[in-house]
Amino acid sequence: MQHFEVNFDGLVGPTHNYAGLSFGNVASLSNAKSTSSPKAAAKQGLAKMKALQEMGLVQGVLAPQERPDIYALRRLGFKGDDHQVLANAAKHAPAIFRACCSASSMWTANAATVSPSADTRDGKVHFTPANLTNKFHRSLEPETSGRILQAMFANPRYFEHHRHLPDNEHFGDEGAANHTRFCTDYGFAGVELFVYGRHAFDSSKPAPTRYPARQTYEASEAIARLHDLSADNHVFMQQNPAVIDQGVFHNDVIAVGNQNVMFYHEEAFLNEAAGFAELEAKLGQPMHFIKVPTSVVSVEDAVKTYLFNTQLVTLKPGHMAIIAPTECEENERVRAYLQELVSMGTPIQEVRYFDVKQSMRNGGGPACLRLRVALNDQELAAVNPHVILTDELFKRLNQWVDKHYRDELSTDDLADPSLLIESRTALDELTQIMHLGSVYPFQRD
Ligand code: SUG
Repeated sequence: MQHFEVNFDGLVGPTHNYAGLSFGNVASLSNAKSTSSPKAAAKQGLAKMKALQEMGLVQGVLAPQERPDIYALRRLGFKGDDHQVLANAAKHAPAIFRACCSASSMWTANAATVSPSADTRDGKVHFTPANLTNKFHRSLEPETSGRILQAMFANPRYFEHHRHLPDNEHFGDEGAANHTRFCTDYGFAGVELFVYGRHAFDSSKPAPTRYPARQTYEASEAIARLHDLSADNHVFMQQNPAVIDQGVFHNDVIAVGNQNVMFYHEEAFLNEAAGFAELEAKLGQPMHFIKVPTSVVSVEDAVKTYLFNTQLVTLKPGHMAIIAPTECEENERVRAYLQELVSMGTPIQEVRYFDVKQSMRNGGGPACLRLRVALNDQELAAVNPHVILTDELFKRLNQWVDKHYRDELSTDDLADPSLLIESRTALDELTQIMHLGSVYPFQRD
């Protein structure tokens, strides 16, 4: 049997814009109200997907969501036909309106937490969409994320889908952005690391004071229970509250892991030694813990360049590439560090840079853009084949973007009624290209 780690990258949606919606995410706030390019954003994402496919990896695509979210606006009391709802919300509640237009589902690391069949007691791949309660614009995602995931991983013999956790900050869950699976080989039972930002039911425990901790311990615990993991194959660690207060809003902004490698910043975790010892003991194999000291790369540089929001991908046994944003190359200290890293004798042996600047300006690097799903060959064969990137799908999606996406979009353009029509027309066609069925609310009315 063969095993794969498939990256399902989020296809950027037609309303990609910079609305400054994410308090605690430095890039989102500092680029607020600048003009975006949905077309360039989608193409940058597709180019990264294609490059990984060409490296010999299995690459998947996760569809974007319907925005503006007319249904959310109606729930909030805006009335009339769709165009009246848009116009009223844009005029009377512009901040709420902008939140309902976000293309934030592109960051699929936040779409769900996934446990591969090798780790779960029932031998199925488990999925739980993240509730994303901490940010209103992201809390609109889980229902549709769940439907899209079910349309991609439909066979109940292999795939188990859970409902997202209760929509409350006590169970704030940000999905795979705070979850990393370590293993010796993708097909062998691994150890799943859940990193949380605070305890919701115990205020005596450490917590950030400036910016929110989006993931709670209780949410991480609930996911481990739902996915039927055993006590000896998962570990909880707390993120250092001091780095959350410096803009590290998810663990994947300060650490990344793959197989037996943990690449992380010195200030990433609380109780690092105990957590790592537990991780290694449960894995039953020595791991490579590659620590980047503050003296070499500051937390500020890590947040600016997204050195840790990189992808570690295995190109052949024991040989990994680090997929980094061009911001890392542009920063002298980080570039120098990466040059050194690939010659340190660890499994990370090459670095490849990608321009995902459109996403980076909203605080989303290469790792935010992908959801990892480890699958064996039978499970892979059961995945909807139209969501797996091929040369043909790549070409088709590029043509689709050219046909439907705008070159430029400002936050003022979001109220343009034709954007809603353009977006729905594009998504309707996409569900046909990707054989997803009627996953969008406008298709289900
Ligand atoms: O949730 N930005 C996203 C970025 C998510 C990055 N994901 C990971 N690190 N896994 C967020 O903060 C900004 C949208 C705006 O401001 O328009 C936004 O939602």
